[in-house]
Amino acid sequence: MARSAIINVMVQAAMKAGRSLARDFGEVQNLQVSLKGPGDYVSQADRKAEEIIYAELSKARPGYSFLMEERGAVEGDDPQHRWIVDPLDGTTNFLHGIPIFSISIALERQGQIVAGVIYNPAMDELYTAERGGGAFMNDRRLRVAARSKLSDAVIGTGVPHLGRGHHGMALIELKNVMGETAGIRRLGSAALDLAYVAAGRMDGFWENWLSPWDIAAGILMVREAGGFCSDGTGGPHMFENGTIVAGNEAIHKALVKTIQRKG
Ligand code: 2AM
Ligand code: CA
Ligand code: CA
Ligand code: CA
Repeated sequence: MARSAIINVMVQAAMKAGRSLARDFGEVQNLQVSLKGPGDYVSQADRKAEEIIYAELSKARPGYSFLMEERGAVEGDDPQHRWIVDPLDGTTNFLHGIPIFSISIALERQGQIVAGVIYNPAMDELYTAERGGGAFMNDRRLRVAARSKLSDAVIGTGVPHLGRGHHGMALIELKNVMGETAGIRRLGSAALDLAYVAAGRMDGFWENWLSPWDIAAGILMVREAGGFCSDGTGGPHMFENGTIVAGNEAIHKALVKTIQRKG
């Protein structure tokens, strides 16, 4: 499969940042870690990876705007194009030596996500998607799983921690999904969760209190693999609400219905 020029730029940035993360992961006990808020950690590894991605993408496409987790918003000369970047999704896993973390890079053109790359350097799994061009893992075309019944489905989620989210609401959702599905998984990287849905490894995924950089690339990945993504009401406001529900058409619909139950 020949990759387009823009995907090549994104892959190059992700791989270079991935090499930096892999080096830091090897000596994670020596990393400087600071707290952004309760339970919310950031390390030198996050910042280094972000600098690499910022430098690579700015060099390849001068003037594009950015939204990055650590640096925030950077307004470029070209406001029509915006990179949405999470340099390390799954920092908590990373800092505990768990090899489930990723780099997520998306490109938005006039408010529409047109390209996405998610890379897990520890497993050397590279996910790419371009609008209208399909989704791939290491050059293999991806398709969401075909299971249509929630009772057969394995569903990913993320649960809030100390200082984040509404724990009571999370417990009600968890209880309702738990009672209707074959299994729940909690990976700790929302970007990878969505890549796994695209790859058909998990049948669906939902999580609340997320940011655009956690989900921008993953939304395109799932859609290009034939799946559906929405906010918790089935609407399009995932970035604004911070909630995402994903799966094939049937699982997505059933999940939205289940998590809307308030008791
Ligand atoms: P992070 O590792 O980049 O911070 C796991 O459930 C998901 O939630 C990950 O994508 C993780 O991204 C994100 N996350 C973890 N802590 C968070 C916080 N305090 N605020 C918002 N998102 C967070
Ligand atoms: Ca973070
Ligand atoms: Ca994240
Ligand atoms: Ca992050």
